[in-house]
Amino acid sequence: MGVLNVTPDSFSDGGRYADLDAAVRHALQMRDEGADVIDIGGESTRPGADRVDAETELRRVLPVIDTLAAEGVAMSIDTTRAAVAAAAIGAGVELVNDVSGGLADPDMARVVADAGCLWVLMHWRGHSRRMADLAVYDDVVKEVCAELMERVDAAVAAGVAPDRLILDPGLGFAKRPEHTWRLAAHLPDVIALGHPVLVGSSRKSHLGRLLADPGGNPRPTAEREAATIATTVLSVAAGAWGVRVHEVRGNVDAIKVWQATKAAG
Ligand code: PMM
Repeated sequence: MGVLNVTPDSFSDGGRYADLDAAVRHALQMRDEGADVIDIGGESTRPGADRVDAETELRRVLPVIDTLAAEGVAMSIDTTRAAVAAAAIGAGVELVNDVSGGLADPDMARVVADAGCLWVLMHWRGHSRRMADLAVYDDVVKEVCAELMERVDAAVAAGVAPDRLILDPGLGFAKRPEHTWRLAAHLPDVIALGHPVLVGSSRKSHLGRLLADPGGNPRPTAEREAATIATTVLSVAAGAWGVRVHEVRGNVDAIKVWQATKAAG
């Protein structure tokens, strides 16, 4: 899954694809490099980010979706809003990537159930502005798994078919680096919940901290690519269904190496 943030302020690529031509060019490049789906987002989920209204979100994403639909590109919409998801589905999006796992908008389950589309339920405890305060766990793996299954149960109770649901541990969302590392180490526990699992590790702050310079300054986001690729290989080898990444080519190369090695075994 290739990330296309049509926002002025996302943490790693904010502002780069706010213009329609640049966004479309980048999406087509990611498709050509091997992304199976392009994930389009019009609201930053960066820690501490303020929310934008639904009109702003739609004004950012719909022209991109319309253009990419005409090019036959497979797309997901990265939104927590049912109205945005419904409009995006109407314009040709096949998958709803909801970082709130259905918690942010009570209408999301109905929209997804009516469309019969795939729905990524990510582990989430609250909007970006307050998520740092919510990173409190006794056992992060157990709690994330239990909270994800609550979202599955709620989705199924609302009429969404279980085979439409993809789970995501939500690395970096209401999680300190130690929580994110522990979840990465225990990805098989999330996979054992019985749904395909998507992992979003690309360029995130736990990698920046790991690769900090001797003065303790985190590695800049654009220079976390090799580390991201390492997380892709580990995730895929652990059984992940997909990875959500900003730079597609290197990650696809790495997955091909893993596939060839496995096929030769
Ligand atoms: N991370 C971000 C945004 N959307 N969606 C899913 N399913 N999983 C993630 O980990 C995830 C996401 C934040 O990263 P970005 O600002 O670079 O898009």
